[in-house]
Amino acid sequence: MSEAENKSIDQATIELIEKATADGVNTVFDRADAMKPCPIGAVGSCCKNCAMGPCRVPLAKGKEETPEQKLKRRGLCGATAETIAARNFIRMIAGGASAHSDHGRGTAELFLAAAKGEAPGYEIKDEQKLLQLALDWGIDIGNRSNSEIAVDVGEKALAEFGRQDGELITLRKAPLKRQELWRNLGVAPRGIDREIVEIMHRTHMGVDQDYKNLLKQGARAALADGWGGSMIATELQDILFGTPAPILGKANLGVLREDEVNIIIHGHEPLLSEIIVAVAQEPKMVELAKSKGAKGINLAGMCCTANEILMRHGVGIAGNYLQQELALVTGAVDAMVVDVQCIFQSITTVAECYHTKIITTSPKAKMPGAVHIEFDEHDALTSAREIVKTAIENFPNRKGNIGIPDNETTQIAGFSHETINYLLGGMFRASYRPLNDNIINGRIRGLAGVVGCNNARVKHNEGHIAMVKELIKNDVLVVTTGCNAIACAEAGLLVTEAAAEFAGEGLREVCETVGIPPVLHMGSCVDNSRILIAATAMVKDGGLGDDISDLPVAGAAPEWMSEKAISIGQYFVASGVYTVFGVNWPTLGSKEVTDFLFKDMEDMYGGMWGFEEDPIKAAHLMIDHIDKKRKALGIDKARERVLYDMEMRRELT
Ligand code: NFS
Repeated sequence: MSEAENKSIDQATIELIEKATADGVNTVFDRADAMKPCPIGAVGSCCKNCAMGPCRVPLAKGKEETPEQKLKRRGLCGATAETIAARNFIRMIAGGASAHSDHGRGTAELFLAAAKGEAPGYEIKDEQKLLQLALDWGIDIGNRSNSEIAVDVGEKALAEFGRQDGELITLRKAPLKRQELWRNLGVAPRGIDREIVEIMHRTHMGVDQDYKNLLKQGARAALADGWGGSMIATELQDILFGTPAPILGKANLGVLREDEVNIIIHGHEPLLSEIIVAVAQEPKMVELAKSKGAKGINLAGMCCTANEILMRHGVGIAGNYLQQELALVTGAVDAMVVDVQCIFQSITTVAECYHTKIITTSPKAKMPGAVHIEFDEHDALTSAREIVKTAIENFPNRKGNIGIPDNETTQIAGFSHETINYLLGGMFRASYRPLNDNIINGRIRGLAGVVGCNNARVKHNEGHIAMVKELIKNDVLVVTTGCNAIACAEAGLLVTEAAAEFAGEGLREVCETVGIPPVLHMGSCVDNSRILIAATAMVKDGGLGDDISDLPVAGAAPEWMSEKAISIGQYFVASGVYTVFGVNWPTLGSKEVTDFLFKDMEDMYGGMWGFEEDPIKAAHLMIDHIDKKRKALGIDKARERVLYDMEMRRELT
């Protein structure tokens, strides 16, 4: 196996790693070889929260620790390994929840501006969802216009960030039993910002020293992310840009075109990219591109922004997290437009070896070596036109060292909660009934949410694909978002034919009857909130218990790397879902903290964390959990094919 073949399972990626080496370009894959992770920090045993440290409190390897030794294993202030590991863990949650929630806030601000008519180019696209949300939030509909209602919705959404007491309005979406449980445990979030700030306060030197109490606040802030900031982002984006419905798209680096102006949109917030998609189709722009010798303008996405514009416009996806530098290595990208999150600082250095212009657009995220064209929501068209023009004018500067792999797969995306509801039940009786029925009769064993990043410490896409294939082979229907969704698209799992090739018999039958792939692409990382809503819909439909923790479901992030992944994992756990992570586990430096997350949390929340590096073994941990839940529901018996009449259904519930 060549060195590049050890880095990824994806052919296009391997090809471009080889091209990068030939072109003398340093990438994340080289840096991962050159620098090993710090073994003390990796397990949460380093505290750098004050200037007496950093203090390192590693466990001596291989030996049983005596109580005296344990007593001495402390930071200068006396902080124990437990306190330090828990602090580090919940600071990751604070980082992740901030990222998602600040995205949500940005969306709410734009939404409000659009509702007031102060953001030309944006309008309400999903009226039905607007009205539904207004009803959910107790906003008067009456004879009021959409704009009037939307102003109220926008203001109410924004207020959730700064709310000081009570609880988030969006929690009402959760099953009633879950809401009660959160209240009883004292983790129902008050305001989104407040819970995050409180983590920063409690983890400051000399504040909260009880690891259980620290982890409790971690759960509270994570819930404020999943059921708050992320959910607000998803809901308002759907109203403003349209709720996704099934759509065909392409994936992998082969979506780039040698004879067209290639613009890659990379990052997370679809606010500006929505407008860029429109501007790139303007005849004036296409004419300009032709005048520079190009055949047209080709847009492609990268990372979670890619998922957003794929779901709503079918724009092709160039790649996931670990492919961002490689896209530039093709030599064919005329501009890479970035907003926030998951953007390598090295892309400007890689771009120097080719001709690519890196364009930053957010005042929150600037990069030395990039051109900055700021996104102004009150005049988005002007920013978008300037960006597209900059890319077009850069087309003639290509250096000739172009190499675009011809790998390009087809995928179906756009499985929002609303779409699943409709696909399963039809327009007039939209429901999750067929899904629940097929879980009860055993054709579908359960549901798994497989999400999250890539991580250069493990082979690119290997964990994602191995896990997802193992799950569907065992009749587990997979829902996916983020970089996992992109990996699945690249591996050809997001098409209906994949059911015949990879799914177990029961799952295949259901997929073929309904006409869906065995892996359903639900969107970007903030859209993990869609999975929460889908799980709630399954509970509400009946027959599978009365809380999310009763459902035969599990979650995973086999190649996680970001703080956002920890926040997502924690809100899944606190919502009652068993969630398994790969790569490494950031609290292994403290057995107590790790045991609390892996075991005690199950007693409290009905969901708990798990860690397993091997994706196949991890898939089986999930399947075992699903089977455990099936047994508790009494649906583990013979999985024979029976047509259930009403009476039999009632018996089941
Ligand atoms: Ni989400 Fe991971 Fe980034 Fe998206 Fe990809 S790395 S936590 S999946 S792009 S946010």
